[in-house]
Amino acid sequence: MASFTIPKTQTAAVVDHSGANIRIDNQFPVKSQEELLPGECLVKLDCSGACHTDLHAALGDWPLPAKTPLIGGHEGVGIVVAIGSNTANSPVKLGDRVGIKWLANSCLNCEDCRKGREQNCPEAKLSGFTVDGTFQEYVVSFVNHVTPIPDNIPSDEAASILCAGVTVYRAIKYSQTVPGDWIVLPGAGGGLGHLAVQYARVRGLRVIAVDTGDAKKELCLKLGAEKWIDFMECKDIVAEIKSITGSGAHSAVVTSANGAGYRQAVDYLRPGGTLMAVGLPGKATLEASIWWTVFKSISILGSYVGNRQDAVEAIDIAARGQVKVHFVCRPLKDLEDVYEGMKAGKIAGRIILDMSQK
Ligand code: 8ID
Ligand code: ZN
Repeated sequence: MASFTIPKTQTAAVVDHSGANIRIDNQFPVKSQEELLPGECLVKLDCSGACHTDLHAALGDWPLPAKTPLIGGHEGVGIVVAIGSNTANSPVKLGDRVGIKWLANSCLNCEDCRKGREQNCPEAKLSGFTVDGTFQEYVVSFVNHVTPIPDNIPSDEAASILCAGVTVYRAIKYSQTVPGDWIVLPGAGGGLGHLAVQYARVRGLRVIAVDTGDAKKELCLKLGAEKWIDFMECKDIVAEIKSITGSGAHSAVVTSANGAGYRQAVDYLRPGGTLMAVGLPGKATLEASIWWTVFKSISILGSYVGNRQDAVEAIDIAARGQVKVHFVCRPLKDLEDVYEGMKAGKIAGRIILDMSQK
């Protein structure tokens, strides 16, 4: 069996308290094999994606507080280098390449887990939120929830499938659409959105991408969006979508990080349409006319990451080359700067933090 030498310390990107800047700690302790509990594994990370959720968590944007000090990150890929003693029936072994997603662990026995909504488990542990995440070289995770990564996809290409990919894959899966339907994607040029464009195309949907700026326009159209709407320039988004679709879109999957992306969604959906709420502004409320929602038989559904099966399915599609993350690699020490770019809406696609870049 493979054996690995595990250092005592490592580099980690730490948020000391809510709202604090990132502090790079080059002496952060690594858990030894003896310190791992049954069911835990230690993963030596190749890389991690940076999701807008990590920024929300660092800033304390949400009604639920993150642990502090916090190591964020929940799009990691790396190698299992240790497993806790007395771990029963581990689905992974030393040397396996695995992914770390937002849902680090769940009990697997409660009603939510039994029904496949593991993400709603009351015992859920969340990477980079309630337990330390993937903005470090070695992360402690859980054998039952790490995602096996197929050999035919490199780690940096797989990383953002673990959150952005899984999340939009599941949201589109439950969007009550069939091939040929129109789907509107506000936030289409961002991390989640640019993958939503592609997963929607895989399902044969016709995509209207909504975001802003030339770089995001070019990316969305290259990835298969049929129409582009710049939300900063378009004076009447509802009229524009109706003129493209005839009687409105069949679904909208909203991945914008603010409430504005949700505005008017009910108005531009056709009767029977489905609004999938994915973007997570902490304080915004969803404003929709009750009358029109009822009269048009609109469904409004929240969609929260995905379970182990969603992760396997989303990764499989990416490993077969049907969906590709558009990314740029940066070293972990650049995380603060990555957050600045994210706040300014300047990142088309994703930034991947490459642990081998110093
Ligand atoms: O499980 C979930 N539901 C889940 C999982 C992962 C992430 C939810 N999220 C949430 C994040 O917490 C965040 O709130 O989804 C949101 C988007 O995450 P991201 O894709 O990682 O963020 P990004 O790369 O910054 O992309 C956001 C895009 O939205 C656009 C921006 O220009 C950017 O490209 N956008 C904004 I801000 N306002 C818009 C608007 N009014 C808009 N696009 C269209 N209309
Ligand atoms: Zn995420």
